[in-house]
Amino acid sequence: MNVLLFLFLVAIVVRATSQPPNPTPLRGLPYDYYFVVLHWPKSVCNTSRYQCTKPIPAYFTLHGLWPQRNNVQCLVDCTLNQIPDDHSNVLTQYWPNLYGDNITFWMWEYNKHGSCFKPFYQYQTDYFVSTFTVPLSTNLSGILSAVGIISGSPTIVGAIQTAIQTSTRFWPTMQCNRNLVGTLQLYQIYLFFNKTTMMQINCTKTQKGCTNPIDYT
Ligand SMILES: *[C@@H]1O[C@H](CO)[C@@H](O)[C@H](O)[C@H]1NC(C)=O
Ligand SMILES: *[C@@H]1O[C@H](CO)[C@@H](O)[C@H](O)[C@H]1NC(C)=O
Ligand SMILES: *[C@@H]1O[C@H](CO)[C@@H](O)[C@H](O)[C@H]1NC(C)=O
Ligand SMILES: *[C@@H]1O[C@H](CO)[C@@H](O)[C@H](O)[C@H]1NC(C)=O
Ligand SMILES: CC(=O)N[C@H]1CO[C@H](CO)[C@@H](O)[C@@H]1O
Repeated sequence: MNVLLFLFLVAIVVRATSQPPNPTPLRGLPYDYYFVVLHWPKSVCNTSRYQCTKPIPAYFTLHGLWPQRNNVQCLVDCTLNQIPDDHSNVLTQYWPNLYGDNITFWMWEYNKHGSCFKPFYQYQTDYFVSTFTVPLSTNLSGILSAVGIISGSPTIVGAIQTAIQTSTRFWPTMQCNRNLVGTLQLYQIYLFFNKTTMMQINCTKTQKGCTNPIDYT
């Protein structure tokens, strides 16, 4: 069976078995929308900060799902020190820690961001499922290569955003960082989601830290 299909079926089973019988309506949550952040592994690893585990994935992997409030910073640290259940069977491919222990990374993301996602601990599985279904349904490196934006060549911000908007129908935003010699490179892509419908929405924010041209390393 196709690996992606398998992961998706596992996800559906996990979701079906973990929903509380009468989920609390999502209205009134203290955040307005959320984004799912994916990073380009080579750009995470191409700075002096981290020694990454080899091989470095050649596809966008997850950083996390971050609930946001309008006009305010990220919502963080809503509850303390929850230990996530073991979702590692489905997470290692698309949500690896590029430079350390995977469980530690998922705990960090869950406690910092996921604890704000929905009000109760029993929704934890929803956090992980909602996050990893994004790369299962949106192949960002495939979207870019389909319009000739290929890893290894310089590119421009608008071309990346337009390619993703054309394919997903919604604007993303993106963030650049600098490699070892100071060149700006595509680092992260942010996809925005409606907190109630959990469907993708247009991002109203501009990019962070990119000046054309940028490297897609
Ligand atoms: C994290 O998961 C990735 C992907 O399965 C694996 O290559 C890596 O060795 C894991 N890292 C650790 C520290 O276990
Ligand atoms: C994403 O798209 C690329 C380029 O079309 C393809 O090589 C790759 O297999 C796709 N990845 C997945 C997980 O479907
Ligand atoms: C989210 O969807 C709901 C229901 O369709 C809508 O009322 C709301 O305005 C949407 N919010 C955003 C931020 O798109
Ligand atoms: C998202 O933005 C595109 C391009 O600006 C626009 O055509 C589309 O209608 C927008 N979608 C929504 C749901 O607002
Ligand atoms: C993996 C990768 O993209 N490495 C590059 C990081 O940046 C340096 C400096 O520009 C390049 O020489 C590497 O090829």
